[in-house]
Amino acid sequence: MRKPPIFCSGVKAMNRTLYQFPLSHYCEKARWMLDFKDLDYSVKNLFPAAHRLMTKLRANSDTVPLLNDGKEWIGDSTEIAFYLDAKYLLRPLLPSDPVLRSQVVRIENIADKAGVHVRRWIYGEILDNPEVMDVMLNDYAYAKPFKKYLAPLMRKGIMQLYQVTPEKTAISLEKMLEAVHLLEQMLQNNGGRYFVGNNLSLADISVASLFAPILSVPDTPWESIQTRTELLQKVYDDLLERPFGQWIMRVYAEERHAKGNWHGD
Ligand SMILES: N[C@@H](CCC(=O)N[C@@H](CS)C(=O)NCC(=O)O)C(=O)O
Repeated sequence: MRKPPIFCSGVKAMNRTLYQFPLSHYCEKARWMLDFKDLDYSVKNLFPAAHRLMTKLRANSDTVPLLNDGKEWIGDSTEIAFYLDAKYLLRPLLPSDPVLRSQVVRIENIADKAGVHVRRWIYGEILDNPEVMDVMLNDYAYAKPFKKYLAPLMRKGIMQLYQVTPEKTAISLEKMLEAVHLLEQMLQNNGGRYFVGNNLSLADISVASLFAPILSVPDTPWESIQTRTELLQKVYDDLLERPFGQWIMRVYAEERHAKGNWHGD
């Protein structure tokens, strides 16, 4: 019998945990990166606010995703991407060619910044929908029975933390649409299939996952968010009419291959 190639054995070794919030689009980005690299991992949910005890201690970070890989702890989705590529050479997230690599880094950066505006704006539109609190709290077995009491606290906390105010959400909508316009041009300049070169890269994963909440993309945590304000419906419809929105739907349908693990444990 042929032995498996030596490099595959470490890749499947299961001592890897992604700490997350189910509804976070930066966590979706991290799950996609791990899935793309075909790495096994388990997904553990941290409870919002209390999560900082863990993220601060382990990675000196305030946010999830947080990855534990053997003895390594990595906070921040960009750091996770660089770490994974340096440690696991198969299926690179970033090309080795310096020009293409810097394009990927630039696009990832634009997407990461836009992700903050996507989040603030969409919370402004959906935070009162009961299904949002379902996705946010149902996966915490110990918290679910207290959902009625926790939901208003959670809403208030999100509004404060992400500065969800009418003034700021209006600016975020503008910034988000500017990013859509810029990214769409970059995508089309490269032929419309991938952002850089001829393969899926960190650029595509970042853009698709950080904009996915707006489109309630199937098989993502945002799938169940189907109640839309008039404005959200308009942005949703406009995006789906544009190459940018169609690209997100296509790349998810054809390239995401999600493991259905976003609920976490
Ligand atoms: N730059 C970070 C952003 C991650 C981020 O903003 N995570 C949010 C969830 S979407 C978070 O942990 N928020 C909780 C907090 O700030 O306390 C990354 O790319 O990982």
